[in-house]
Amino acid sequence: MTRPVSPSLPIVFSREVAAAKTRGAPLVALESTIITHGMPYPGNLEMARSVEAIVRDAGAVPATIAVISGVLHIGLEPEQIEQLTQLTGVMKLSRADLAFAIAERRHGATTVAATMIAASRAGISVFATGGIGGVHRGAEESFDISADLEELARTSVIVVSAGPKAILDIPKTLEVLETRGVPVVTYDSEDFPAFWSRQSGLKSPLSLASPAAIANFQKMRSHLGIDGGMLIANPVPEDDEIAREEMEIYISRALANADREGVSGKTVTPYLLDNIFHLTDGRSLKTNIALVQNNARLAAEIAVAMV
Ligand code: PSU
Ligand code: MN
Repeated sequence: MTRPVSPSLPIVFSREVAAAKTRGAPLVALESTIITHGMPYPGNLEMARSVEAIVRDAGAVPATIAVISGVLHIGLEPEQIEQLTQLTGVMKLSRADLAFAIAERRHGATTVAATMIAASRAGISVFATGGIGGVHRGAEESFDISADLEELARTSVIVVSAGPKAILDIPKTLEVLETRGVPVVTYDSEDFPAFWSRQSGLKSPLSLASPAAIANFQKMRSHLGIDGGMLIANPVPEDDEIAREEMEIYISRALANADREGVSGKTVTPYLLDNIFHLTDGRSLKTNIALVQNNARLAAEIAVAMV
């Protein structure tokens, strides 16, 4: 196959996103790694659909981002979301390989880092996910630190999460975010959450109690000429949480299993999430879906306040 010397970027907006851009409506980016690598079928499909509906109900337009056959999609049609859950050989894309998947016409799901890049190129400033990647436990040996942290430092998108995934070393993750100048803001609480749990045992560096205050803070950063993203930590609703002490038991077991099986690199996070799903008899998935839904609602409210 011959390739053009100067290839153009194959980027496609969903009908709904294209219409929203024309009328200047608030948009919320959604990632796809959580669909393909973060949750089993059919929970992942149910999550992806319900999260889009929640964004619409809150007055914004959802833009789920993924690479399908080398095309960067900003917003997926309903049948493409279903298609994504059935594809095989879907790459897990970060800053390092987003362009590779496009150039090589592959399928790829975007992580937090890659979704931030795509959202920013598409003029979308708010993004909802489950939990960001961060500094892994034992990183002093493995050097495993998610590219999500570097992207938060570089790309001006507000990322709404339920905190870093609790499988990580949360104190070290907060240290790196501070060093890289990323504001960490917990929504409506002083306690920094830990994904499946409302508390990590750490206090949040910053805290704000309304979507308007979050939008205002990000606008003030841009007035000052400060580039980069912001991490919003939105504690999982009380009824859906699994307490930290209980989660730690499953996390330790999953980490021991990963160690024994020599899991490394990009597969670490998907392996641990899947292992914890089995160790909790599916309870962790229920909580994971609930927290993404909760984040989608807050992200839509922030996007509305940004307009
Ligand atoms: N949130 C979830 N489940 C996930 C992820 C986030 O609830 O699976 C994904 C995101 O795409 C995030 C990635 O960027 O996990 C982190 O992977 P790593 O630790 O390999 O950087
Ligand atoms: Mn990693």
